[in-house]
Amino acid sequence: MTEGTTAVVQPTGPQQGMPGHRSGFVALFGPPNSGKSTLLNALVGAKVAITTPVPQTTRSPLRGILTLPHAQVVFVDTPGLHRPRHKLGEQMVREARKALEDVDVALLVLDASRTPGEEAEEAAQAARGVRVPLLVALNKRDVATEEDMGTWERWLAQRLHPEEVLRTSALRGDGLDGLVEALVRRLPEGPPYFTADDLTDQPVQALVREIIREKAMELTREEVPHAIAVELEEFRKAEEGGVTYIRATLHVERPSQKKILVGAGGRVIREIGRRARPEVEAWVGGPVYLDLWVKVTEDWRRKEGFLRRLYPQR
Ligand SMILES: Nc1nc2c(ncn2[C@@H]2O[C@H](COP(=O)(O)OP(=O)(O)OP(=O)(O)O)[C@@H](O)[C@H]2O)c(=O)[nH]1
Ligand SMILES: [Mg+2]
Repeated sequence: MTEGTTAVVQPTGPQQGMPGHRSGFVALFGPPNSGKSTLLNALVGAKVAITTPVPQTTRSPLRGILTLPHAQVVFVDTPGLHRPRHKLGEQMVREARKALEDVDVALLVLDASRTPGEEAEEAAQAARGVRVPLLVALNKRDVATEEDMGTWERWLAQRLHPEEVLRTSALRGDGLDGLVEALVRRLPEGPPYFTADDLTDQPVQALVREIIREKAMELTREEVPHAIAVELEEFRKAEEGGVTYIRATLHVERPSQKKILVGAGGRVIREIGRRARPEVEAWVGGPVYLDLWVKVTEDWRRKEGFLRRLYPQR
């Protein structure tokens, strides 16, 4: 099936006649697991990106839209920057870097509760190539100590010249008003790109796939979460008041992973469906029957054809 047939929104293009209004694009980038997607959701006020405790959760850039009376901020969530070990990883990093070229402001999101390491260096390198105002969010301030913060501030001072460094907790929603203000100040004047109730540019199908992947990742560990890809096979919209039928395949790379994902007597796959359904129904806008299947597609992360089908580059 093709995605994009029932897009939640399409950019309408700038509208005229709103003096003093600001609008533009802000990329959230940084090391894996720093809280970029959690921050995007907190800023937008809705869950438009999946988040998990596992690094490299986000696989493609996606947008979340915040509409205020005086401004519209289109946040672009990106995959975490890391040393790729397969084609999927290469594509993730390439797309994350590319997203930085098409925005008005770049926001480097760092996990302040961890000490700076190799991945932070990689992010700093990407940040040095940014041609737009650079801001930094020292995120996870709820679990970072004053000492951690000091370490990061010194680390930043030696490497980058961000226009502002802000402390946030995406999880608790702390420091977000100040962050939004700092970002909006740097956006160009112009009318909104999206209508006021648009939250994301993702089609419903993409959201459904991601919700299923999130639940599958939550219920597995070690290498299994990284080996899961979700493909929608069928999305049959309900007639008025009926049930929408959604059939999806969860691809894994090995038979052993399939066994884990299915679980004894189908216990795990059923639990994935049980957790995913309420969120899927909220986006679909009515009752949903989720028909989930698990399939071994050996080494899919290294296969160009598979990646083109499931993760087409924009
Ligand atoms: N304590 C705390 N945890 C946070 C905060 N922000 C995010 N997290 C947690 O950090 C983990 C990773 O969050 P994500 O939002 O998925 O991180 P990400 O940067 O998008 O990760 P990738 O997509 O893998 O690059 C999750 O378990 C979040 O709940 C925060 O401010 N405080
Ligand atoms: Mg993410």
